[in-house]
Amino acid sequence: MTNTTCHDLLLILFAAIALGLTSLCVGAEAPTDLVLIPAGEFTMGSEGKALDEDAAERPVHTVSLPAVLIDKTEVTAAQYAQFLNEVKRTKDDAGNPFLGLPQHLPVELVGGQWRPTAGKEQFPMVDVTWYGASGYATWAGKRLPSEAEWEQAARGTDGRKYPWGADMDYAKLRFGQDSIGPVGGLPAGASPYGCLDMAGNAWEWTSSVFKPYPYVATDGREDPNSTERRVARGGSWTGEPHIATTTYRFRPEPTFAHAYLGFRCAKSPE
Ligand SMILES: [Ca+2]
Repeated sequence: MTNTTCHDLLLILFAAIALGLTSLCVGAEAPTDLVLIPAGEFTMGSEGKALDEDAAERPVHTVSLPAVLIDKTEVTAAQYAQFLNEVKRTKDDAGNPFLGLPQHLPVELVGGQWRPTAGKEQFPMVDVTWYGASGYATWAGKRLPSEAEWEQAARGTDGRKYPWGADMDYAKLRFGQDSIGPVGGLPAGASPYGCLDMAGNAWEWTSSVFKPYPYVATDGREDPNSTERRVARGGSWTGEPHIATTTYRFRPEPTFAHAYLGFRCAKSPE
């Protein structure tokens, strides 16, 4: 091998290493699990007049929000099992339970350790109360999105009724009996910002207390200590199709849990 050939090979080797390091750095700067929702105004609510609309969605109004980062997908059973194993409890400081009935959970306690049920690792964590969702979010260094943040992430700024547009398309959401599945499995159903499963799969808890519109973040509806009903969004694998819109406001008690109710997290940009 000549000196020239060795030199060329070394150059190629250094270039390959540099390329690999660059790829790693780019990956670290752009986490793929969070989506940036830019600051600005969006249209919230609906006319609440059509058969598939609810009076609680009235009136249509403009809301201005700061930028927020929101999870691209619902929190998974595998992620939630890790949380339970690290915090080593299933209630918060006030004694509020994190979980619902064991038979509805996609996680199980075996030998003192939580693990996702076989085959459910990437399914949404469901059967979790508002306290259980909030506890996970805090542990993860995040928080629950407000229902306004959730709605903007789902519908963008053009007032769309579904994440993908104006009309229902059953190929774009997990909806209907036994259709719950791995999170993020239907890219065609993405919101304008790229959030997945915002219609269907699991309902998603938000931080917001259920109060009449207009949405005003400072009127008590974002009080973390309130015990009033909290808003969940997006519809799920079970239920009526008219509630899988970007505007419908499900409002269970914060201690409610069911096999169709999960969550995703958010955080404010640093
Ligand atoms: Ca969902």
